Amino acid sequence: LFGQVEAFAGDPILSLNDSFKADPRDRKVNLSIGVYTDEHGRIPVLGSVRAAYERIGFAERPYLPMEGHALYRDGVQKLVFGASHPALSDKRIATIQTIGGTGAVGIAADFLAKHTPGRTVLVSDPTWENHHGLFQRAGFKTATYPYWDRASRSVDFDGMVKALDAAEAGSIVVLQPVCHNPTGVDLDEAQQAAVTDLLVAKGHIVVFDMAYQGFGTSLEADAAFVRRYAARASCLVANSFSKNFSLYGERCGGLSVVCRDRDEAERVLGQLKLAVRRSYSSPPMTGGLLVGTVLGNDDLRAQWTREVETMRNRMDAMRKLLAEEIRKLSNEVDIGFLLNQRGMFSFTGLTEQQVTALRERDGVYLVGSGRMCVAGLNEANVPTVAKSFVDVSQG
Ligand code: PLP
Ligand code: TYF
Repeated sequence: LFGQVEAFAGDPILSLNDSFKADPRDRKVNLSIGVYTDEHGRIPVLGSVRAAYERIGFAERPYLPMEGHALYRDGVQKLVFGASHPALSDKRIATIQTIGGTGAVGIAADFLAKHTPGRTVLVSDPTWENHHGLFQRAGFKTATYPYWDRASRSVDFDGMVKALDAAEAGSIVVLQPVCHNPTGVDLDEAQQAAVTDLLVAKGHIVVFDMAYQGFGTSLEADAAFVRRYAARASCLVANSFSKNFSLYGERCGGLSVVCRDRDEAERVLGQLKLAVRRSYSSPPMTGGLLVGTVLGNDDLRAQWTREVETMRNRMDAMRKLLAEEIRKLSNEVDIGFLLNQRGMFSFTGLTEQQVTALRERDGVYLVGSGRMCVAGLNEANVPTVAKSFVDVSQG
Protein backbone atom coordinates (compact mmCIF):
# COMPACT_ATOMS: atom_id res chain seq x y z
CA LEU A 1 0.00 0.00 0.00
CA PHE A 2 2.72 2.44 0.89
CA GLY A 3 5.52 0.94 -1.19
CA GLN A 4 5.94 4.17 -3.16
CA VAL A 5 6.43 6.31 -0.05
CA GLU A 6 9.72 8.13 -0.21
CA ALA A 7 12.13 8.22 2.70
CA PHE A 8 12.24 11.50 4.62
CA ALA A 9 15.69 13.03 4.55
CA GLY A 10 15.13 14.39 8.05
CA ASP A 11 15.49 17.96 9.19
CA PRO A 12 19.18 18.86 8.81
CA ILE A 13 19.33 20.75 12.11
CA LEU A 14 17.49 18.14 14.14
CA SER A 15 19.60 15.34 12.54
CA LEU A 16 22.78 17.19 13.44
CA ASN A 17 21.56 17.42 17.01
CA ASP A 18 21.09 13.63 17.01
CA SER A 19 24.61 13.12 15.63
CA PHE A 20 25.93 15.32 18.42
CA LYS A 21 24.21 13.19 21.05
CA ALA A 22 25.69 10.04 19.53
CA ASP A 23 29.23 11.50 19.38
CA PRO A 24 31.29 9.71 22.09
CA ARG A 25 33.93 12.46 22.48
CA ASP A 26 34.04 14.21 25.87
CA ARG A 27 35.06 17.59 24.60
CA LYS A 28 32.34 17.89 21.94
CA VAL A 29 30.51 21.22 21.75
CA ASN A 30 26.98 21.65 20.42
CA LEU A 31 26.57 24.96 18.60
CA SER A 32 24.00 23.63 16.14
CA ILE A 33 20.35 23.65 17.21
CA GLY A 34 18.74 26.90 18.36
CA VAL A 35 18.28 26.02 22.00
CA TYR A 36 19.48 28.19 24.87
CA THR A 37 21.62 26.38 27.41
CA ASP A 38 23.06 27.89 30.59
CA GLU A 39 26.70 28.02 31.71
CA HIS A 40 26.47 24.33 32.66
CA GLY A 41 25.11 23.34 29.26
CA ARG A 42 21.61 22.72 30.58
CA ILE A 43 18.26 23.99 29.31
CA PRO A 44 17.17 26.22 32.21
CA VAL A 45 13.88 25.90 34.06
CA LEU A 46 13.02 29.55 34.69
CA GLY A 47 12.07 30.44 38.28
CA SER A 48 9.03 32.37 37.07
CA VAL A 49 7.81 29.33 35.13
CA ARG A 50 8.45 27.02 38.08
CA ALA A 51 6.43 29.36 40.31
CA ALA A 52 3.61 29.38 37.77
CA TYR A 53 3.72 25.58 37.63
CA GLU A 54 3.33 25.38 41.39
CA ARG A 55 0.38 27.74 41.27
CA ILE A 56 -1.52 25.95 38.55
CA GLY A 57 -0.96 22.47 40.00
CA PHE A 58 -2.78 19.66 38.29
CA ALA A 59 -6.49 20.31 38.18
CA GLU A 60 -9.08 19.21 35.65
CA ARG A 61 -8.07 19.47 32.02
CA PRO A 62 -11.06 20.42 29.88
CA TYR A 63 -10.55 21.48 26.27
CA LEU A 64 -9.35 25.02 25.81
CA PRO A 65 -11.35 27.04 23.30
CA MET A 66 -10.04 27.02 19.71
CA GLU A 67 -8.39 30.40 20.20
CA GLY A 68 -6.65 29.33 23.42
CA HIS A 69 -6.51 30.58 26.99
CA ALA A 70 -7.83 34.12 27.55
CA LEU A 71 -5.04 35.07 29.98
CA TYR A 72 -2.46 33.85 27.50
CA ARG A 73 -3.94 35.73 24.53
CA ASP A 74 -4.12 38.90 26.56
CA GLY A 75 -0.50 38.37 27.63
CA VAL A 76 0.61 37.90 24.01
CA GLN A 77 -1.04 41.14 22.94
CA LYS A 78 0.53 43.21 25.70
CA LEU A 79 3.96 41.65 25.29
CA VAL A 80 4.10 41.92 21.51
CA PHE A 81 2.38 45.26 20.99
CA GLY A 82 2.85 46.98 24.36
CA ALA A 83 -0.04 47.65 26.75
CA SER A 84 -0.76 51.11 25.32
CA HIS A 85 -0.62 50.36 21.58
CA PRO A 86 -3.44 52.10 19.69
CA ALA A 87 -4.41 48.89 17.85
CA LEU A 88 -4.88 47.22 21.23
CA SER A 89 -7.05 49.96 22.70
CA ASP A 90 -9.06 49.95 19.45
CA LYS A 91 -9.57 46.19 19.96
CA ARG A 92 -8.54 45.53 16.39
CA ILE A 93 -6.01 42.75 16.99
CA ALA A 94 -7.16 39.13 16.65
CA THR A 95 -4.87 36.86 18.71
CA ILE A 96 -4.81 33.11 19.18
CA GLN A 97 -2.62 30.79 21.26
CA THR A 98 -0.69 28.53 18.88
CA ILE A 99 1.41 25.38 18.92
CA GLY A 100 4.75 27.13 19.11
CA GLY A 101 6.01 29.68 16.62
CA THR A 102 5.83 26.96 13.95
CA GLY A 103 2.10 26.57 14.57
CA ALA A 104 1.66 30.34 14.38
CA VAL A 105 3.37 30.58 10.99
CA GLY A 106 1.46 27.50 9.82
CA ILE A 107 -1.94 28.94 10.76
CA ALA A 108 -0.93 32.30 9.25
CA ALA A 109 -0.13 30.48 5.99
CA ASP A 110 -3.44 28.55 6.06
CA PHE A 111 -5.38 31.75 6.79
CA LEU A 112 -3.69 33.67 3.97
CA ALA A 113 -4.09 30.76 1.53
CA LYS A 114 -7.84 30.90 2.08
CA HIS A 115 -8.40 34.65 2.22
CA THR A 116 -5.63 36.11 0.04
CA PRO A 117 -4.78 33.21 -2.30
CA GLY A 118 -2.50 33.11 -5.31
CA ARG A 119 0.13 35.55 -4.12
CA THR A 120 3.85 35.03 -4.03
CA VAL A 121 5.45 34.62 -0.63
CA LEU A 122 8.85 36.26 -0.20
CA VAL A 123 11.17 35.13 2.56
CA SER A 124 14.69 36.28 3.34
CA ASP A 125 17.70 34.57 1.77
CA PRO A 126 18.66 32.78 3.94
CA THR A 127 15.93 32.09 6.47
CA TRP A 128 14.57 29.50 8.86
CA GLU A 129 14.00 26.70 6.36
CA ASN A 130 10.45 25.97 7.50
CA HIS A 131 9.23 29.32 6.12
CA HIS A 132 9.41 27.81 2.65
CA GLY A 133 7.89 24.53 3.77
CA LEU A 134 4.96 25.95 5.73
CA PHE A 135 3.86 28.36 3.01
CA GLN A 136 4.32 25.72 0.31
CA ARG A 137 2.24 23.28 2.33
CA ALA A 138 -0.52 25.89 2.34
CA GLY A 139 -0.31 26.04 -1.46
CA PHE A 140 1.87 29.11 -2.04
CA LYS A 141 4.94 29.47 -4.21
CA THR A 142 7.82 30.90 -2.24
CA ALA A 143 10.64 33.11 -3.46
CA THR A 144 13.40 34.99 -1.67
CA TYR A 145 14.62 38.53 -1.20
CA PRO A 146 18.34 39.17 -0.60
CA TYR A 147 19.21 39.60 3.06
CA TRP A 148 22.76 38.52 3.80
CA ASP A 149 25.77 40.22 2.33
CA ARG A 150 28.60 37.75 2.54
CA ALA A 151 31.34 40.31 1.91
CA SER A 152 30.35 42.72 4.71
CA ARG A 153 28.75 40.04 6.88
CA SER A 154 25.78 42.33 7.37
CA VAL A 155 22.36 43.00 5.82
CA ASP A 156 22.23 43.47 2.05
CA PHE A 157 19.78 46.30 2.52
CA ASP A 158 19.94 47.63 -1.05
CA GLY A 159 19.32 44.17 -2.43
CA MET A 160 16.43 43.64 -0.04
CA VAL A 161 14.75 46.95 -0.91
CA LYS A 162 15.15 46.40 -4.66
CA ALA A 163 13.58 42.96 -4.46
CA LEU A 164 10.64 44.07 -2.31
CA ASP A 165 10.07 47.01 -4.63
CA ALA A 166 10.23 44.83 -7.74
CA ALA A 167 7.81 42.24 -6.32
CA GLU A 168 4.21 42.33 -7.49
CA ALA A 169 2.08 44.66 -5.34
CA GLY A 170 0.26 42.75 -2.61
CA SER A 171 2.85 40.02 -2.23
CA ILE A 172 3.25 38.29 1.12
CA VAL A 173 6.53 39.21 2.81
CA VAL A 174 7.88 37.29 5.79
CA LEU A 175 10.15 39.38 8.02
CA GLN A 176 12.04 38.40 11.12
CA PRO A 177 11.97 41.61 13.14
CA VAL A 178 14.72 40.75 15.61
CA CYS A 179 17.59 38.27 16.10
CA HIS A 180 17.36 36.95 12.56
CA ASN A 181 17.76 33.19 12.19
CA PRO A 182 20.27 32.17 10.82
CA THR A 183 22.35 35.31 10.25
CA GLY A 184 22.13 37.20 13.57
CA VAL A 185 21.91 40.52 11.69
CA ASP A 186 18.89 42.82 11.90
CA LEU A 187 17.72 46.02 10.23
CA ASP A 188 18.57 49.16 12.19
CA GLU A 189 15.86 51.66 13.04
CA ALA A 190 16.34 53.78 9.92
CA GLN A 191 16.24 50.68 7.72
CA GLN A 192 13.09 49.48 9.48
CA ALA A 193 11.44 52.84 8.80
CA ALA A 194 12.48 52.82 5.13
CA VAL A 195 11.32 49.27 4.56
CA THR A 196 8.03 50.02 6.35
CA ASP A 197 7.35 52.91 3.94
CA LEU A 198 8.07 50.65 1.00
CA LEU A 199 5.96 47.72 2.25
CA VAL A 200 2.99 49.97 3.01
CA ALA A 201 3.28 51.76 -0.35
CA LYS A 202 3.38 48.45 -2.23
CA GLY A 203 0.44 47.03 -0.31
CA HIS A 204 2.46 43.94 0.60
CA ILE A 205 1.07 41.70 3.33
CA VAL A 206 3.67 41.43 6.09
CA VAL A 207 4.03 38.37 8.28
CA PHE A 208 6.40 39.11 11.14
CA ASP A 209 7.99 36.02 12.65
CA MET A 210 9.36 36.91 16.07
CA ALA A 211 10.94 33.86 17.69
CA TYR A 212 13.54 35.63 19.85
CA GLN A 213 11.86 38.60 21.53
CA GLY A 214 14.09 39.68 24.43
CA PHE A 215 17.30 38.14 23.09
CA GLY A 216 18.37 41.25 21.15
CA THR A 217 18.22 44.36 23.34
CA SER A 218 15.19 43.93 25.63
CA LEU A 219 11.64 42.59 25.46
CA GLU A 220 10.37 46.09 24.73
CA ALA A 221 13.03 47.29 22.30
CA ASP A 222 12.95 44.06 20.31
CA ALA A 223 9.26 44.56 19.53
CA ALA A 224 9.69 48.14 18.29
CA PHE A 225 9.70 47.28 14.58
CA VAL A 226 6.48 45.28 14.90
CA ARG A 227 4.82 47.94 17.07
CA ARG A 228 5.62 50.80 14.72
CA TYR A 229 4.55 48.79 11.70
CA ALA A 230 1.28 47.79 13.36
CA ALA A 231 0.55 51.45 14.08
CA ARG A 232 0.77 52.12 10.33
CA ALA A 233 -0.81 49.13 8.62
CA SER A 234 -2.48 45.75 9.00
CA CYS A 235 -0.09 42.82 9.40
CA LEU A 236 0.30 39.37 10.92
CA VAL A 237 2.64 38.63 13.83
CA ALA A 238 3.73 35.11 14.77
CA ASN A 239 5.56 34.87 18.08
CA SER A 240 7.26 31.98 19.84
CA PHE A 241 7.78 31.42 23.58
CA SER A 242 10.01 28.39 23.07
CA LYS A 243 13.26 30.28 23.61
CA ASN A 244 12.39 33.22 25.83
CA PHE A 245 10.38 31.02 28.23
CA SER A 246 12.71 28.04 27.78
CA LEU A 247 9.59 25.95 27.14
CA TYR A 248 10.60 24.14 23.95
CA GLY A 249 8.56 21.01 24.48
CA GLU A 250 5.38 22.71 25.66
CA ARG A 251 4.83 24.29 22.23
CA CYS A 252 3.81 27.82 23.16
CA GLY A 253 3.36 30.56 20.59
CA GLY A 254 0.91 33.14 19.39
CA LEU A 255 -0.54 34.54 16.19
CA SER A 256 -1.89 38.08 16.09
CA VAL A 257 -3.55 39.72 13.10
CA VAL A 258 -3.71 43.50 13.23
CA CYS A 259 -6.88 44.61 11.46
CA ARG A 260 -8.43 47.83 10.22
CA ASP A 261 -11.13 47.96 12.90
CA ARG A 262 -12.84 45.98 15.61
CA ASP A 263 -15.43 44.42 13.37
CA GLU A 264 -12.80 43.15 10.95
CA ALA A 265 -10.78 41.76 13.87
CA GLU A 266 -13.79 39.81 15.12
CA ARG A 267 -14.34 38.24 11.72
CA VAL A 268 -10.63 37.48 11.34
CA LEU A 269 -10.59 35.87 14.80
CA GLY A 270 -13.48 33.67 13.69
CA GLN A 271 -11.53 32.54 10.63
CA LEU A 272 -8.42 31.84 12.71
CA LYS A 273 -10.56 29.70 15.01
CA LEU A 274 -11.89 27.83 11.99
CA ALA A 275 -8.33 27.24 10.71
CA VAL A 276 -7.42 25.84 14.14
CA ARG A 277 -10.57 23.73 14.30
CA ARG A 278 -9.73 22.09 10.97
CA SER A 279 -6.12 21.52 11.95
CA TYR A 280 -5.93 20.45 15.62
CA SER A 281 -9.13 21.77 17.23
CA SER A 282 -7.61 23.58 20.21
CA PRO A 283 -4.20 24.27 21.74
CA PRO A 284 -2.69 22.53 24.78
CA MET A 285 -3.58 23.67 28.26
CA THR A 286 -0.51 23.27 30.48
CA GLY A 287 1.72 25.45 28.32
CA GLY A 288 -1.12 27.93 27.98
CA LEU A 289 -1.55 28.12 31.74
CA LEU A 290 2.18 28.45 32.41
CA VAL A 291 2.75 31.34 30.03
CA GLY A 292 -0.61 32.94 30.79
CA THR A 293 0.08 32.84 34.53
CA VAL A 294 3.52 34.44 34.19
CA LEU A 295 2.38 37.13 31.76
CA GLY A 296 -0.78 37.83 33.74
CA ASN A 297 0.91 38.39 37.10
CA ASP A 298 2.98 41.53 37.72
CA ASP A 299 5.51 39.88 40.03
CA LEU A 300 6.02 36.81 37.89
CA ARG A 301 6.26 38.88 34.74
CA ALA A 302 8.93 41.07 36.35
CA GLN A 303 10.83 37.97 37.44
CA TRP A 304 10.58 36.51 33.94
CA THR A 305 11.80 39.78 32.41
CA ARG A 306 14.93 39.54 34.57
CA GLU A 307 15.42 35.91 33.58
CA VAL A 308 15.25 36.81 29.88
CA GLU A 309 17.83 39.51 30.60
CA THR A 310 20.11 36.94 32.24
CA MET A 311 19.92 34.70 29.16
CA ARG A 312 20.57 37.65 26.84
CA ASN A 313 23.51 38.92 28.88
CA ARG A 314 25.09 35.49 28.98
CA MET A 315 24.89 35.16 25.20
CA ASP A 316 26.40 38.64 24.76
CA ALA A 317 29.19 37.80 27.20
CA MET A 318 29.96 34.56 25.34
CA ARG A 319 30.19 36.40 22.02
CA LYS A 320 32.70 38.80 23.55
CA LEU A 321 34.65 36.01 25.22
CA LEU A 322 34.90 34.03 22.00
CA ALA A 323 36.07 37.13 20.15
CA GLU A 324 38.74 37.74 22.82
CA GLU A 325 39.93 34.15 22.81
CA ILE A 326 40.21 34.17 19.02
CA ARG A 327 42.13 37.46 19.18
CA LYS A 328 44.60 35.95 21.66
CA LEU A 329 45.39 33.23 19.15
CA SER A 330 45.43 35.25 15.96
CA ASN A 331 45.25 38.77 14.62
CA GLU A 332 44.33 37.57 11.14
CA VAL A 333 40.87 36.16 11.83
CA ASP A 334 38.04 38.70 11.47
CA ILE A 335 35.95 38.73 14.65
CA GLY A 336 33.86 41.83 13.91
CA PHE A 337 30.88 39.68 12.97
CA LEU A 338 30.68 38.20 16.46
CA LEU A 339 30.19 41.63 17.95
CA ASN A 340 27.84 43.06 15.27
CA GLN A 341 25.44 40.15 15.34
CA ARG A 342 23.02 39.47 18.14
CA GLY A 343 20.59 36.99 19.53
CA MET A 344 21.11 33.29 19.53
CA PHE A 345 22.95 32.95 16.23
CA SER A 346 26.04 34.09 14.43
CA PHE A 347 26.71 33.52 10.79
CA THR A 348 30.44 32.78 10.83
CA GLY A 349 31.09 32.85 7.10
CA LEU A 350 32.72 29.41 7.40
CA THR A 351 32.18 27.18 4.39
CA GLU A 352 30.50 23.80 4.54
CA GLN A 353 33.96 22.12 4.29
CA GLN A 354 35.23 24.17 7.21
CA VAL A 355 32.12 23.31 9.24
CA THR A 356 32.73 19.63 8.49
CA ALA A 357 36.35 19.96 9.56
CA LEU A 358 35.34 21.57 12.85
CA ARG A 359 32.94 18.76 13.55
CA GLU A 360 35.09 15.82 12.47
CA ARG A 361 38.38 16.99 13.86
CA ASP A 362 37.37 18.82 17.02
CA GLY A 363 33.79 17.78 17.79
CA VAL A 364 32.55 21.36 17.39
CA TYR A 365 29.09 21.23 15.80
CA LEU A 366 27.81 24.14 13.70
CA VAL A 367 25.04 24.06 11.10
CA GLY A 368 26.31 23.45 7.53
CA SER A 369 25.51 27.02 6.48
CA GLY A 370 28.13 28.25 8.97
CA ARG A 371 25.53 29.22 11.57
CA MET A 372 26.76 29.05 15.15
CA CYS A 373 24.38 28.96 18.10
CA VAL A 374 26.20 31.21 20.57
CA ALA A 375 23.91 30.03 23.38
CA GLY A 376 25.84 26.75 23.34
CA LEU A 377 29.07 28.52 24.34
CA ASN A 378 30.26 28.60 27.95
CA GLU A 379 33.47 29.48 29.76
CA ALA A 380 34.61 25.88 29.70
CA ASN A 381 34.21 25.33 25.96
CA VAL A 382 35.09 28.75 24.50
CA PRO A 383 38.87 28.04 24.38
CA THR A 384 38.25 24.82 22.41
CA VAL A 385 35.93 26.59 20.00
CA ALA A 386 38.31 29.53 19.56
CA LYS A 387 41.21 27.23 18.76
CA SER A 388 39.18 25.18 16.26
CA PHE A 389 37.89 28.33 14.65
CA VAL A 390 41.37 29.77 14.21
CA ASP A 391 42.80 26.46 12.95
CA VAL A 392 40.08 26.02 10.38
CA SER A 393 40.12 29.67 9.27
CA GLN A 394 43.85 29.59 8.68
CA GLY A 395 43.46 26.42 6.69
N1 PLP B 1 10.55 31.04 13.46
C1 PLP B 1 11.87 31.19 13.55
C2 PLP B 1 12.53 32.30 12.84
C3 PLP B 1 12.62 30.29 14.31
O1 PLP B 1 13.94 30.44 14.39
C4 PLP B 1 11.96 29.23 14.97
C5 PLP B 1 12.79 28.28 15.71
O2 PLP B 1 12.53 27.71 16.64
C6 PLP B 1 10.57 29.14 14.87
C7 PLP B 1 9.90 30.06 14.09
C8 PLP B 1 9.79 28.04 15.50
O3 PLP B 1 9.49 28.26 16.80
P1 PLP B 1 8.88 27.09 17.71
O4 PLP B 1 10.02 26.24 18.11
O5 PLP B 1 8.25 27.83 18.83
O6 PLP B 1 7.89 26.36 16.89
O1 TYF C 1 16.79 26.95 13.84
C1 TYF C 1 16.83 26.31 14.88
O2 TYF C 1 17.82 25.71 15.25
C2 TYF C 1 15.62 26.35 15.80
C3 TYF C 1 15.19 24.99 16.23
O3 TYF C 1 12.68 21.97 12.28
C4 TYF C 1 14.52 24.20 15.18
O4 TYF C 1 14.64 27.05 15.15
C5 TYF C 1 15.25 23.64 14.16
C6 TYF C 1 14.64 22.88 13.19
C7 TYF C 1 13.28 22.68 13.26
C8 TYF C 1 12.54 23.21 14.29
C9 TYF C 1 13.17 23.98 15.25
